[in-house]
Amino acid sequence: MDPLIVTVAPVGAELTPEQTPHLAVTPKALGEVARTIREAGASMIHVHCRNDDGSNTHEVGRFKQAYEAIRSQSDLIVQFSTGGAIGMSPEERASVLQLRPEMATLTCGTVNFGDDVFENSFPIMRGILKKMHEHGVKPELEIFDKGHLTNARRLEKEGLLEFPAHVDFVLGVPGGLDATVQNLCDLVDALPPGCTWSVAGIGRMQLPMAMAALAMGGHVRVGLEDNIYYSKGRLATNAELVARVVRLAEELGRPVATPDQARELLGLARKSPGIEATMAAP
Ligand code: KMH
Ligand code: ZN
Repeated sequence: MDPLIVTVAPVGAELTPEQTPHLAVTPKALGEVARTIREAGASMIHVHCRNDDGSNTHEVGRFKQAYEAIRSQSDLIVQFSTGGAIGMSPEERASVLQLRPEMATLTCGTVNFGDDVFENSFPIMRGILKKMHEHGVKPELEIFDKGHLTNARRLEKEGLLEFPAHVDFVLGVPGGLDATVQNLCDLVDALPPGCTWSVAGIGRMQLPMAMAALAMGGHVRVGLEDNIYYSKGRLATNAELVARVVRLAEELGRPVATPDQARELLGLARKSPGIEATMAAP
């Protein structure tokens, strides 16, 4: 099996500072999270940003500060969110791509999201992908439902996406596909050959989905964006969630990838030194 890539989504857009004291609101706090999760064994960070009051922002300057803070503390692969928060415009969501992060997410279809709708029409997806091409950013395909894989194949036919790709199954969102091992197996079976994949189980399904992925040879996403608890009623830090997955991988005899090993597995051209030099000014 390939070495395990542990991605951490520490912030998200739905969490509030009232729910957990461990939410990284400032770029400095995000840099500190980057240091602790790297020490615990993570190789990639999925980035959302907040204003100082905890509200969501996709402002380019704030993402630049976050990128710099993360890079000053770690050699993690930096992956920006283009999903942002419900209600952000597609242009706002795509604007941060001008900073040329190594990777960014592309959600491959519209999905109910609690009582809201997370909108990802074909025009929205095409717009984000065109910006990714313009700035040389590799997509991670976010799959909330099985039809999202069909949408991705359609984008491939249009020449906007290439397979094999790196795919993240986000399972257990109310409105998306349930986080079950059966669903995960169905999704993995439906992947085009050569893809790498990870799974992000939502809420209490984060741990069982991670354990299934560890056994299946997939990769794992953990972090407070998807789950704030270590166990029932006990709040987690991001580093604790990583450390647990790393311990489980060790028990299984599965090595854990360093960021540069993960870059190799994901076909990322850029190496950690010099990434800053590729960052365009906002
Ligand atoms: N906050 C969700 C509406 C992504 O980061 O690309 C979308 C999201 C997906 O978190
Ligand atoms: Zn996200």
